[in-house]
Amino acid sequence: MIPISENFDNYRSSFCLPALLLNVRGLIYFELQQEMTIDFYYTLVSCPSRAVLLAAKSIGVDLNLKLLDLKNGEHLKPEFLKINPQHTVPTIDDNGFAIGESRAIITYLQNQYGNDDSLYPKDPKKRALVDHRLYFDTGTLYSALAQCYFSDPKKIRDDPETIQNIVKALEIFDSLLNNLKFAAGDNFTLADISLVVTVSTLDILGHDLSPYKKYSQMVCHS
Ligand SMILES: N[C@@H](CCC(=O)N[C@@H](CS)C(=O)NCC(=O)O)C(=O)O
Repeated sequence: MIPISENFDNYRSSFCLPALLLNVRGLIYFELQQEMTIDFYYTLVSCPSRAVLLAAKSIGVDLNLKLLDLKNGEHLKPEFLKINPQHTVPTIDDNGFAIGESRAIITYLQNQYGNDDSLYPKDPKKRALVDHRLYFDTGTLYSALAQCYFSDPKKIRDDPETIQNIVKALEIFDSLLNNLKFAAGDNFTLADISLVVTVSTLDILGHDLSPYKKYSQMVCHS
């Protein structure tokens, strides 16, 4: 008969210690999982922030939402400037990897966390088309919108030239869609997310989108 104390010692050494270690490992893993959230700095009035929210949802990645009040200058506080010296939203901080610019963020999220490449094809030509639309949005379409509405509203909003830039950009966008089901081909991609956010904002701001028939068809598919 083994004395209880010895039995207990055996039990402790043969089972308890490994179990304890396993639990500790499990706890550490759990803690790490808890910490592995992606901080997302945003405001909802910001088109590029909304594009990131939509893209994250499509990719299936969770974001830890951190609303910034731009009116009260929260984006200019030293703690945010450390994360993004450009002080713009959207910005993400993926466990120390911080990056701004919505289109860089959505392609990063897709490359890092996407389950397949449908939203951002690996095929060089297909990807080039998606990139083209993303650059077209940032450099031409969204930039025309931003110049009109976010520069000096009183001076610029009534300026026929800035309004004309939006019309020109919409016309180019519509002609890019020629024979395409979606912005960059036959499939829904990150390009659709970026562009639909920009064009739907123009819609909300009162721009007449009825002349852009191919865009309307694209939205129906999306
Ligand atoms: N091209 C940038 C635009 C970012 C941007 O200008 N964000 C605005 C809000 S929509 C902002 O943060 N403005 C504050 C500032 O520039 O200080 C993107 O796509 O992320």
